[in-house]
Amino acid sequence: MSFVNKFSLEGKIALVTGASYGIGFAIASAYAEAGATICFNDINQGLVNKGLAAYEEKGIKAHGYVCDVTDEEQVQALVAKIEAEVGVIDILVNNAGIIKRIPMIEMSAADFRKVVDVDLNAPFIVSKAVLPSMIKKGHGKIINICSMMSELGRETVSAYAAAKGGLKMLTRNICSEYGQYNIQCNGIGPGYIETPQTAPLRELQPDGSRHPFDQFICAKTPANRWLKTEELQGPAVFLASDASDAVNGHILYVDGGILAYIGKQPS
Ligand code: NAP
Ligand code: GCO
Repeated sequence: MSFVNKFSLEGKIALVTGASYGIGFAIASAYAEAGATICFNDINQGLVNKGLAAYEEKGIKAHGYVCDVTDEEQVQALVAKIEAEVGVIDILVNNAGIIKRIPMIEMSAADFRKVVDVDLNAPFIVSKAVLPSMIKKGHGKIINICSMMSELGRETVSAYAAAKGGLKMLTRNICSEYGQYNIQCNGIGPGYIETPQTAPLRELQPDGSRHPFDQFICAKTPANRWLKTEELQGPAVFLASDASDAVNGHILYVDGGILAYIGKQPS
């Protein structure tokens, strides 16, 4: 059997959280193309409908559910429903996330907690819900969507950086605790990706010039551009497939080289 077959997701069931659009949608679409059955959730019915229509347009039959990933009861019910209607989840992608860009001394504790709740507590809650069946099955893949902010700080994103840094360590801990059951937990650290989440950082200025943050990010990226959601598909399929069974506790940064680069030298 060729090693290429190890990249196939044929027969696998994947749950991608918050996957109606953006990065989650691109990853789930790639999983479908690689042969997996796709389940996704989002926070309200409107988003789930939007997601279902978008998958259908690509010829993908996806199972969509409304579920708030910060609510443990809703998550337990979601996983039980998927197991009953579709089957045991082989691949979980903790993708749902939020960001609030507020200078730290102006940020309320409630806003800080909200970000940590969605970006860190929820991956704990969803992973906890899928792990027992993965342990029973003797195999499973958990992929946490981390960030540049798992490694770097910047103005206004204290809660997001704290949560995504924590998510990196949750990834390593799930690997440490459940690797013995043939479960691999890895992270993907996307660089700056063109999605609605980053749209405010790319908005044109009133005079038609580029947003200063847009120019800043391109200068910080050796690739000299924003990345596209599709560029996360190959790495996400790899980490979900048998081809990566010996890769565990790793964060794969897909960042166009940002973390390797000291920055442009002054001319
Ligand atoms: P996004 O706007 O962060 O999309 C995430 C999805 O999750 C949205 O549909 C969102 O719904 C949903 N969601 C939010 N809270 C939820 C909850 N409590 N329960 C269930 N679903 C919830 O878009 P994205 O840019 O594609 O980001 C996806 C992930 O990648 C996030 O974890 C983000 O932090 C991470 N990331 C993004 C970038 C980037 O450059 N875009 C880079 C690195 C990492 P709403 O639309 O209602 O918010
Ligand atoms: C920001 C951005 C980021 C990115 C991403 C980087 O305000 O700096 O929104 O944090 O979305 O997570 O990897």
